[in-house]
Amino acid sequence: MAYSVFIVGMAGSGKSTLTAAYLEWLKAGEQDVIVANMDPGATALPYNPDIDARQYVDVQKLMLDYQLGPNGALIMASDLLADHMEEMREEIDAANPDVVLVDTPGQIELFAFREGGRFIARHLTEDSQALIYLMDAPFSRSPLNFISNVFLAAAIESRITQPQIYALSKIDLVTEQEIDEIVTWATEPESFDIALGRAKELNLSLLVKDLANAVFRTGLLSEPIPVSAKETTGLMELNAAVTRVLNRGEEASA
Ligand SMILES: Nc1nc2c(ncn2[C@@H]2O[C@H](COP(=O)(O)OP(=O)(O)O)[C@@H](O)[C@H]2O)c(=O)[nH]1
Ligand SMILES: [Mg+2]
Repeated sequence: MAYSVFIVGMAGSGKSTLTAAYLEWLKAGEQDVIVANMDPGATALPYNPDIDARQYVDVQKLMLDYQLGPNGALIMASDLLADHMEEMREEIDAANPDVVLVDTPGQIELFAFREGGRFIARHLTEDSQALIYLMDAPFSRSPLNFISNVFLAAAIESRITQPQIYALSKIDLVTEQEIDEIVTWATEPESFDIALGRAKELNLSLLVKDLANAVFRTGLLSEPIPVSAKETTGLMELNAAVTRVLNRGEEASA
């Protein structure tokens, strides 16, 4: 089964680094894999993209030509990228890989909330797709940050309906105990409630509590898989989760 895996998450959550580590891991397992960089604003990438958004749109040139700041130019770039969908698709078809890893823009809203990103997610390949949502572990140690991440993931799920996998990134920067705590928040809403109760921002936490309960009730949040791209840990488990959701999708559509 050929498939593509989109890697999404907040700016700095480790998408590009994980893309590089996952790519190497798949290659080591002799998988026929290519990688697409969909971030037109990427400067240095930790991998060599086979397909590269920067070949199609030039953010610096847009800034100059249209007198835009960096954010305006990135928005324009991601909208323009959709016009090059066919060409990127042809590149992928020509390579005919089993797996396409897709690294998405640093600014998550470009991919998740603009039509261009949605269009790319829909049309880049016809193969099955999975989406890995990265939650930065050091950031997610605070219950309010953790749940903000969950809200964002829920917003993405509501816009781009692909099987979603959660990965807890950069676990080399937190303790085992912190990893366990975050994983438990995701799987046992009561434990999250308790942690939230201890948070200082009480007014905020009432609103958060209601929203969190609503999201937990949807059952969309699954157990995050702890990974470290730096130490290349958790990649086997991550890949197993990807395979599992893709197989489930296949069975559902069979
Ligand atoms: N310690 C550690 N740092 C990481 C890890 N993954 C990413 N980083 C760092 O986090 C920063 C942002 O990573 P990047 O992959 O560019 O994030 P992106 O914006 O989501 O693509 C960089 O400085 C990375 O070196 C990890 O597993 N462990
Ligand atoms: Mg990146």
